[in-house]
Amino acid sequence: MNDWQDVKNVVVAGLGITGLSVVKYLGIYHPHVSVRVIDTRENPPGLSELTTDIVCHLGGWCREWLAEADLVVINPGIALSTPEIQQVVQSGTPVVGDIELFAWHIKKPVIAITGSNGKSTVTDLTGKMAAASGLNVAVGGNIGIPALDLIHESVDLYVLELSSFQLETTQHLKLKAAAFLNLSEDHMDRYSDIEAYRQAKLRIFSHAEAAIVNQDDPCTFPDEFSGPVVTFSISQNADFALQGVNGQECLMAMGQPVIGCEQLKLVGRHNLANVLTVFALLHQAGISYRDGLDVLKSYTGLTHRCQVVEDNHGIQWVNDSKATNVASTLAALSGLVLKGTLYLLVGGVGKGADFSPLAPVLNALNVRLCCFGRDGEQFIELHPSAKLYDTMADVIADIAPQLTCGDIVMLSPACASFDQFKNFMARGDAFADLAHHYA
Ligand code: UMA
Ligand code: ADP
Repeated sequence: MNDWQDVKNVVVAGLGITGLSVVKYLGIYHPHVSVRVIDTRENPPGLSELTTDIVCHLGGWCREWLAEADLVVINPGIALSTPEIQQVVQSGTPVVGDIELFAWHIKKPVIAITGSNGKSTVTDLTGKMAAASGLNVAVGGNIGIPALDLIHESVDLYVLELSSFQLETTQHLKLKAAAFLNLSEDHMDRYSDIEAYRQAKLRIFSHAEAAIVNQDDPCTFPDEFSGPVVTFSISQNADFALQGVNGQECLMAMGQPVIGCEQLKLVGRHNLANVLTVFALLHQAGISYRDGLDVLKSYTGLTHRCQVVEDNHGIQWVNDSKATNVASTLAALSGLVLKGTLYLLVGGVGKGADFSPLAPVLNALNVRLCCFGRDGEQFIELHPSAKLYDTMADVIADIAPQLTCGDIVMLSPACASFDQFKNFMARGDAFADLAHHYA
């Protein structure tokens, strides 16, 4: 559906930065529609930025407004299965997300990325390497800038990070190339099982010209796809893969060496998979990845992802606050070069995850497990060293006097942050502040 002539009443359900971007978009491009906002929170983020002509219903649902709407646009934080939203769906009124509105509007090429881990890194690097070809690239989506806020006639290429939440409510997004990086347990408080989560992510391929998938993770392959399926892998043969060339490990594209791994500043093997995906995306979108190799060589990654924030007296403080699920914490642990003791800070909002896959990896390390936050106690059984604290500050105050040369203090919590912080960035900043204070 994209015939705006028939749309008179739009309800924007859920404010935040997404809802705000929808309201702004409608005001600019569809000024004839009347817009009403519902948010179940009393004082949702974004409220103070709304213009006074927008009416709001806060602190709960308003079934009357939902019943009167011709179109309901929901925030990705609201599940489609929410009873009030299900009632709208049953009544036949379209329920979409911001990405669907974006899809209706956009004529320029779009590249999109989904997966459980690595989305932001791949999205950011794709945008930066594409810009090196002289394109005006707009980067956004789940990475933090709502897609509708990116719309501008001067943009040549859009690169979007898409979450499973956003894909649930997206039907018509045409993509030059789409990548599904990996699948591991996450958001199990929202999905009935991991297959439901996978199916939401697979929607990225619905109207993609090329599907980029992980040869090392069969879950990323579409069940059905009519276009080219392009593979990447860090452990076996694939279209984009690793190979030894003259005694050095190289990133390869369709059998040709592109760049030696030792030329990258990015750390961790998971990041090699991320770079191969970027090559594949750019290639399928008809953009030269070779033009972006200088950008790649100097790229150190995004903040809050395995980032060394202090290195003093031989003690490293690593901020991996973005590790909000088990697989990302496992990736951080697999890349560690540890000479002393690892003080690993875990905990927060567990999202219904099973943390037991961490146990064998922890047992192979000289680790002290420091558990904090709402679901911190769920980690206690994983390692004999585990100790429970209320907050991250309590952890650091306790361990700081014991730290010696060769130790690593790492925040890689395998949990979301919302119990004690505004978001993962605030949690990472708080960790960095503690590191600077105690280092
Ligand atoms: N909420 C309510 N009532 C409402 C609306 C929302 O309780 O009526 C709650 C939701 O349950 C949710 C929370 O509010 O938990 C978040 O909503 P928000 O208003 O903060 O959302 P936005 O600010 O619009 O941010 C959203 C994405 N948030 C979510 O998907 C939860 C952001 O991804 C994204 O960057 C932004 O849109 C721009 O596209 C964040 C995220 O955590 C970083 N994403 C998940 C992830 O990466 O794992 C999917
Ligand atoms: P996302 O946007 O999917 O959350 P990020 O690039 O922000 O991904 O990285 C999130 C976390 O996952 C970080 O802790 C990072 O070190 C880790 N990570 C990044 N890429 C991968 C990957 N390909 N596989 C596993 N973990 C990864």
